[in-house]
Amino acid sequence: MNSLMQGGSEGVRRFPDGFIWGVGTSSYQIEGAVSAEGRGPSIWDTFTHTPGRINRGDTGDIACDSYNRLEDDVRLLSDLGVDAYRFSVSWPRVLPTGSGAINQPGLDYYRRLVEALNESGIRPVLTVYHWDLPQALEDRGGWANRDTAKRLGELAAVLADALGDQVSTWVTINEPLQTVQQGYRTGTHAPGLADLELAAAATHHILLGHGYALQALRAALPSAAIGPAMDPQPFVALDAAVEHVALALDAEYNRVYMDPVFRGSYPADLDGDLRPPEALILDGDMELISAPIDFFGLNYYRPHHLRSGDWDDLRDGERPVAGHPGAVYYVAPEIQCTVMGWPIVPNGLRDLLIRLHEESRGLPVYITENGCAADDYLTPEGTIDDQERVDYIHGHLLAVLQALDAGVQVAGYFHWSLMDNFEWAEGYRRRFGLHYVDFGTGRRIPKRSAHFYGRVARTGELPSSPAALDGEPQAEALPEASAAV
Ligand code: IFM
Repeated sequence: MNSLMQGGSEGVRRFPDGFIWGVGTSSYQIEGAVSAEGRGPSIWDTFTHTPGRINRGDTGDIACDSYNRLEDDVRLLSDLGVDAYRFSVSWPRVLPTGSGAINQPGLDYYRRLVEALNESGIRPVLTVYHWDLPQALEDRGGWANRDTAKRLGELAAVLADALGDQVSTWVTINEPLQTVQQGYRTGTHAPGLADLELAAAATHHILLGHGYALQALRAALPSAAIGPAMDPQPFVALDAAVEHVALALDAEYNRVYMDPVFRGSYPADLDGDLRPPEALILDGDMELISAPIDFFGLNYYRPHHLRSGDWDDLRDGERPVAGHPGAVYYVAPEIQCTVMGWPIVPNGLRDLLIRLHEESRGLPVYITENGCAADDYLTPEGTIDDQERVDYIHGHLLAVLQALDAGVQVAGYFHWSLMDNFEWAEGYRRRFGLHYVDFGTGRRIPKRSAHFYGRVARTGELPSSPAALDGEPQAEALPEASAAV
């Protein structure tokens, strides 16, 4: 059935049968319990405890305390009504030094989680690597060291062996762009380095890590669905004079990660400083990286609009494009931005989905992340009226429907995030959750958006307007959990 055909009530749009509705989180952002039961230190423990790195000095030491609230969080997912939960494994919780000896209590935690999810009818979608590299591997060079890629394959093999009977959908790596860009080029994320040579090496090795993880999972679990999650950023030229800049940025931020996976090569037009040196690319590497995948995981938040502009006379909404004099990033006044300063452009998601469909020759795509931060607050009545998040979700789901109508195989949508959590360098001040977290008590409270999204997930139908559910009662907050935060 055409997804834009009307459903039972007027203006309602229906998603295809079998479309997967999910939410996502990642280990360091929610688990806390950083020294519990044998977990080793990660680069994020080191980074957050380095003064000046994180807003207000926040750390993930406690975060949402999900390590101690597993049952509560599974109940939250169940109450929400989603089909699937995308979470990541903390590498140092399972392999405290990154390799070798397994920390059984750490592995048992994930075993309990995936069993509880399956018992609740929620499909576990496991991300092997979402940024919390064991510090012991960083001490040996981190992603600039080829061995780290092999160690990721080792972790994937351990997880496949321990959890493979419970998990059928696997994401190898999350957003290699951010690992390289923020971890090795700007230094705004762990390990906090700003070194182009290391960044070029890390580019190749994180992709190789995907390759080794894919190989290990495929060998152990021949019928599992496996793919990477990436965050290609659309660069849109608003005038012809900056088209070449948009193309260069597309190579630098997007094709450098996608081409190796889809085509087995780095883009020919990639700037020399960013290109992994030939000496690092060994025989067989590109075959490993481009081995068949079952889906592409797309994380979409925002596009970048570019136009010609005078760096010495920047106008409202303009910011220079580093390395490209005469080109500026531009946000038109009619485009709203989230509190992160990210423009809200749902059509960017539609266009990206169509592009991916073409570049991957029709591979199924999961939207593995999409969401927005907002200045959410608890009203005296105990509700969180995040209408802007509801609007955001509505707009982006309409874009997904348009992509489906254009023939893109969109297999599912995972909202980021299940709950407010540790937003990396921003700490806790940026709330992305469908559930509000009171970081003093750990209490989770469904926001208006949880109510809205849950309804969409349960019915598979998008109402004609984001206000359509107004007047319906909001879900109950979970009682304060017993574990102290
Ligand atoms: O919170 C992050 C997530 O860890 C990776 N993708 C983007 C999200 C929002 O910044």
